Amino acid sequence: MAVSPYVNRAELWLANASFRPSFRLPEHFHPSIFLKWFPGHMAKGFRKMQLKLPKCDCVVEIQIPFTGRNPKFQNNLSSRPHVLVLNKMDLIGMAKQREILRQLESEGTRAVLTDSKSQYHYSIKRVVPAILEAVKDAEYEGTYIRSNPDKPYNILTCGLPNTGKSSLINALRRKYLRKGKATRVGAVPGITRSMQEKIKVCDEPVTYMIDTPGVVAPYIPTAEIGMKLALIGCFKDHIVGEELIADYLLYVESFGLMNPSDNVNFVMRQWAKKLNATISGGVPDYRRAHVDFLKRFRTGMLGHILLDRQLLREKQKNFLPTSFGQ
Ligand SMILES: Nc1nc2c(ncn2[C@@H]2O[C@H](COP(=O)(O)OP(=O)(O)OP(=O)(O)O)[C@@H](O)[C@H]2O)c(=O)[nH]1
Ligand SMILES: [Mg+2]
Repeated sequence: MAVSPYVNRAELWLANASFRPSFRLPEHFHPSIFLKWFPGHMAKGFRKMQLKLPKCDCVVEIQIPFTGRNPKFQNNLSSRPHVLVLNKMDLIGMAKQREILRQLESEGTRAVLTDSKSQYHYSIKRVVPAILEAVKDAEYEGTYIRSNPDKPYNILTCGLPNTGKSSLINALRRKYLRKGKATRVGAVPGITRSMQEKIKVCDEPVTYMIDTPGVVAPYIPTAEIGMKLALIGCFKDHIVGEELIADYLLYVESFGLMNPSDNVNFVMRQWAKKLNATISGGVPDYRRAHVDFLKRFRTGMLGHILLDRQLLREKQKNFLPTSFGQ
């Protein structure tokens, strides 16, 4: 959405005067707020996941690249073969998708990109083969042997809240079994609150998946990581505040704004005007503007945005061959 060009020159100059070199949380915002969002159901869910693990053949971690990969998942669930599903691929461009896969491959991580929202997206059929391959490789390496090769595959899902775990299960069912939704999906985090019964997702081979509640690491090392998680919807928006999340989004990306600006009030005022959103006395309805801005970002309407561009660049740099640049 292009923001209205109808602003006076002085206002525009002021808004453009400075683009922040780094993002700083406002003084009144204490980073411990991020940690408050570790409700009881998450802790309980994680414990149950660990208990279920011995009955499972593979762990499928569903994330959005890369921020927020919970080290707990990697450590505590590592006794089973692991597949990383990077969902919501529709939110990032093709070129970046390729770069991400190449990077993960060089790190030895088995990963597939998916779009679980579109009906019958081609990417969905990559998931089961990746699981079977992971199990086969583990058997070959002797790290995990299925007790009975004829028994159905049981797959444990895990991931942050709102990354699309339940959507992926529904998409797989639709793809392989032509069946409707088996588990509830929603735009706010915490829709799946308890560990679900196993859900059949494929007939050949017979494969079941267990839907689990999203779990955030109860440790968020930097404010920036906290803000990224807030932006992708891992916390309920009101916990961090829509205005602050919108401000962070603007800091990350100025999109195709006609008047690129790093000033959230300035942009949101125009956004509200564009939406015709006012409250009494013609005052712009900032709240509606913030909510709309975030919703458009999360549904891909603001274009392709990879929040971890910088992280990807750093990872790529660290993986340059030693002879490079000599
Ligand atoms: N753009 C996009 N949105 C998606 C995709 N997959 C899921 N969503 C949306 O993301 C939101 C969360 O989806 P869920 O499947 O409920 O996510 P979840 O991980 O099960 O969430 P919790 O149960 O709350 O942890 C919903 O609004 C989905 O429509 C995708 O591939 N692309
Ligand atoms: Mg869910």
